[in-house]
Amino acid sequence: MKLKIGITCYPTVGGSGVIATELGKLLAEKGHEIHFISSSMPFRLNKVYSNIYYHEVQVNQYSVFQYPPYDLALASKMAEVAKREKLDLLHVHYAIPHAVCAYLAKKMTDDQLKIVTTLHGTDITVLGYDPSLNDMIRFGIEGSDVVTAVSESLVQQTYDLLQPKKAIQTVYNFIDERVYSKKDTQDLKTQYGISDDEKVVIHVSNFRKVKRVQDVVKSFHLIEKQVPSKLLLVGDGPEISVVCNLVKELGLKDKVLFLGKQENLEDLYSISDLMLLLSEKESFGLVLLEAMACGVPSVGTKIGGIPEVIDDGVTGYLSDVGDVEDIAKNAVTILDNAALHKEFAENAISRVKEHFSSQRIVEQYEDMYKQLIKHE
Ligand code: GMT
Repeated sequence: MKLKIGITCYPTVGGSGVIATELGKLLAEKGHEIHFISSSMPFRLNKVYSNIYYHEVQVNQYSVFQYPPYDLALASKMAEVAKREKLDLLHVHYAIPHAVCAYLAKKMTDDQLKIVTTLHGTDITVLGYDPSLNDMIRFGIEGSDVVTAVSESLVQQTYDLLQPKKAIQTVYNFIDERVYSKKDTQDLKTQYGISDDEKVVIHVSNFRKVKRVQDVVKSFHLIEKQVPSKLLLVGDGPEISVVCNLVKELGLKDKVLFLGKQENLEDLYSISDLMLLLSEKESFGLVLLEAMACGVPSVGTKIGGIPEVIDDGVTGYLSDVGDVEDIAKNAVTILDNAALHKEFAENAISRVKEHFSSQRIVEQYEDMYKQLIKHE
């Protein structure tokens, strides 16, 4: 059964946009017709596919509007595309505002349009605490036909925080293994001025406060005293200047490389020996999976979905949030023992294949869509 699927996500850089776009591309490769409906072209949609369409949401500026009504424009666009293209379903990423807009679009059409909502994290773990929004998030969840979340932890947090009367299933994130695998990029290490005997520690994020990038720098400060190493900081965001100052303060300027936003992350993972993700909130941690697929062991914090991604003592280690001594101890254990590093690297690759392969996860979504359409 070939389906016509509308997908809405935040199209800018971020794990949820990556997952939504990669899912659309892989579904298109399986013959489904995909219609992205969003405010700008999803950034990973970097190639022409004959069965992928992009519908841009345009918000008109009228002087009576103090704030341009993006959500209403999105709902109208969803309804317009659903009617014209005879969509079977809308798969929206993020409850707010996307699930609510999809609900409006369903009501504006013949009420047959199915809605699948995927919760990614901060729509629950941050917005869920906002009393002005939590009833609306619950409404979006309960108005969806199927709701998924990217980890067991996020499912549980959603129930604890919002008590929605709706079953929520875990569907884990995935990576495209054609992109994420270990590449031969040793010359890149030389280009960055990293010598052969130095280890490479990497952190990739959007430098929001929840990512605790300062803990990454503090841990690295302890690590590099014991193991000759360099830290690659990849990404950009609100905390970048605080992190820069800390690097200077700790005298690490020659050891920390600020790479900014990068594409082709697989090349950077391929020269890395260890990934650090030390967030205080993280529903999944897609960058961990990307690094693992390239054979990089990791140290992460014991929160949210991270323990579902890192197998503690098998593919890396888990430490408490903010416990930089323990983080550094765990990091040094991996970096200092070549046999253990090799074992963790191999385990990481196997774990991705076994639990988070694109084939497995895309099939899970596909089966869910088919069940939903069958029950019409
Ligand atoms: O991590 C972010 O700040 C970006 C955010 C997003 O919307 O892309 O990421 C969330 O969704 C990703 C994809 O499911 C998850 O891998 C991230 O863990 C999650 N971020 C948080 O929970 C903070």
